[in-house]
Formats: sequence, structure tokens, C-alpha cells
Amino acid sequence: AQQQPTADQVVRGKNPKLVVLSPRPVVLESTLELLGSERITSKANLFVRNNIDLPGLNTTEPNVQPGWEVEFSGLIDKPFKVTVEELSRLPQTEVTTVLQCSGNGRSFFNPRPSGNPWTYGGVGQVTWRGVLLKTLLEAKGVNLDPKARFITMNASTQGGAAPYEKSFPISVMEYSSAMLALGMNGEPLPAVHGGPVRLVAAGTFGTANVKWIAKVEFTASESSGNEQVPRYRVPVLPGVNIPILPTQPGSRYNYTLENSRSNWMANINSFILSPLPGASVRGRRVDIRGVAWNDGLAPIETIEVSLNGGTTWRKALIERDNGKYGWYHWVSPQLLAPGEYEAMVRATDAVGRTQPLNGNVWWNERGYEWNGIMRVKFTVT
Ligand code: MSS
Repeated sequence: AQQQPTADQVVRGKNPKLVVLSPRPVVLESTLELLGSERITSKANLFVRNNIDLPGLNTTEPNVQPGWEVEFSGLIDKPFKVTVEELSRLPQTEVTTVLQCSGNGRSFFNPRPSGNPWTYGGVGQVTWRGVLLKTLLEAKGVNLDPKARFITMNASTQGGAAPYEKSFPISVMEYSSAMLALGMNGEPLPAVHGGPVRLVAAGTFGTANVKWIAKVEFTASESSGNEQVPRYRVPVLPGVNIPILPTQPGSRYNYTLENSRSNWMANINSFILSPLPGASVRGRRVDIRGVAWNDGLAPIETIEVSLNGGTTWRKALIERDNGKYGWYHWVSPQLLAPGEYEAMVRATDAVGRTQPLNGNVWWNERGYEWNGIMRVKFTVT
């Protein structure tokens, strides 16, 4: 049998503890242990999801490309190009966001959908620095045509890479302070995470955050490309207020732009990061800790822990230290006698959005947007 390469062999600078889901295109999963070990996810520990690798960029070093251009076109009065140097001279904004693959948690769906078998590690929290699209359009004196409803983004195809094209509603972009990011965690943007320039839209799933951005087009409709449909979509009934249309587990769905929606805004979710699954911890005082997050459109108000299978829930203490698009760290202090336990966590936001007890209610053919309540078994000694 062939030996699987380790994460640091696949991407220079990555922690070898990341799990290689695919060496090519690169897909690396982080772990609960690594996510719980730092407040901001370092570039070494951040997951990687490439649909398409750009040759030579599998490193956490910066991607220095003088003269890199991003082209703006479509439904605007003055099409223009902007270079990375020009972007770095415009006013910069920092925002901390949760970056999560919409396929995170896929392997918990039953039956298991095809695609990368993510467990919990397709997520991290990072601080971006860059130029807001709003700031850029103002600086350029550019106005949108009222018919423009979507931003259609294209990654560079340098080195003969296949195109990666995604569309997002302009309203989402405006609301989520979309930016052209040049930096991450106080450093130049690592090559593998999209350097020199990446489009970042806080509160959206990873798929919207196009790396190595080369072209931004304002369009009247969504791209009809493969990455927009059938990929990265969940079933919905147009005009019906349900986040994901439940479909028969195991069934097929004929995705169209009308009967499905793109993985736009991240849904509400929460993880237990300590104790780790299967851990043995000293009693009686045990602090159960973790993170929760949503799309930032409404604050998270309650995070609750249950130790009896969801019969009763106790409110955890919430820290609000990373802004509305970041992780809400939480702690639930417990007094526990020696024995076996299973902890569950659920978050609820100000508009009542919460997580299903059985995440499989959202079963969808491609396994997106899992946010079922997490359960962690541990032992108190
Ligand atoms: N971009 C590009 N250019 N390409 C690709 O492939 N992918 C996506 C994003 N962007 C891509 C892009 C996805 S899908 C995700 S998640 C993200 O990215 C990730 O990130 P990182 O940095 O971590 O790698 Mo799922 O929803």
C-alpha cells in the first residue's frame, strides 16, 4: 500500500497533525485539539480546501506577485483594474471571521454523501486585513447599475489551472463587509490561503471566499458554472421559509438555480473543544469549553450544555471577544463525580435560530451545512 503523505509534505508550513483528506487537490482537515489550543487559528493549523490547486502555491509562505491585477467589470459604469500595490495603499480594515467549509461535518450524515469526508476540522477562526469592496468602489468613483444583483468572482487560472467561478448576492456582500484581503493574522496572506489577494465575505461559508482572485464581475444573475450549480447548493422550496428542504436520506435531487440555494451564510453551530472525545479528566470541578458561531446577522444569545441526553440544559458563560463574525468562546463549569459522561452543546441566536438535535434532518445529497448538536463522551476520574 502507498504511504499517505503528511500535511506538512503536502503544504509547506502546515502542522503534520492536520489530516490529509486529499493530497491533490489539497484538502487538509484540522482537529478539535488544534482548534482548542489557540484563540486565533494559526496558519499552520488552519484547514485547506482546494477544488483547484494553483501550481507552486502549496505553502504557507506569502505569494509575492508584483503587479497582480484584479479586474472589475460587468454592470458598473466604469470597468477598471486594480493592482495589489494600489490595494495596499488604500485604507485597510481588519475583521475576524470563522472560515468554514460548507461540507464540514459531512461524514455525520447518514447515509454518507460523496465528497471529502470532513468531521469537525473544516473550520478555523482568522483575522483578515484588506480593502472593503465599498471603499474600493468609492475610491474609484464607480457606480453599480441597478440591474446588478450578484457578484461573480473568478480565481486566477495561472499555470493552466481550471477556472473557479462563484456568485454571491450583492446584498450579502454589502452586509458582510466583503473585502479584498491582503493579510491574515497580521502577516501577508499565505499562498495556500489565497495570497496575494482573496475575496473575503464575513459570515459566509468558505466557498464564497475566492482565493487568488483575478476577476470580479457585477451580474444580473448567478453564474451557471459547475461550482454554482449543482455544487455548493442545498434543496429549498422557493418562497417557503425553511433553511433546507428535508429530502429522503439517500435520494437523488435534480439541482437547479430555482429549486436550491447556494451555501450563502453560515448556519449556527457550536463545538465542544474540551474535554476532547474519549478524554479522561480529573473531577470534581470540570470546565466544559468550546466555541459557537453563526453568520453574524444576529448575536448568539444562549449556549447550553446538557449532560443527560438533552433532557435538561444549563446555560454556559459566553465570552464575546471576537466580534460578531468570530467565535463566541464559552465555558460551562460543572461539578462531576467519577464516571462516564456525554456532553451536548447547542447555541441559539437572538432571532431564535438554533441547531437540530438530529443533524440528519438536513440530509442532502451533497452533504452540506451540517449543524447537528455535537456529543462528546468523556470520563471523570
Ligand atoms: N478559491 C479558489 N480559487 N479555489 C478553491 O478551490 N475553495 C473554496 C474557497 N475558495 C476554493 C476557493 C472552498 S470550498 C473553501 S471551504 C475555502 O476556499 C477554503 O479556504 P482555505 O483557505 O481554508 O483553503 Mo468549502 O465551502
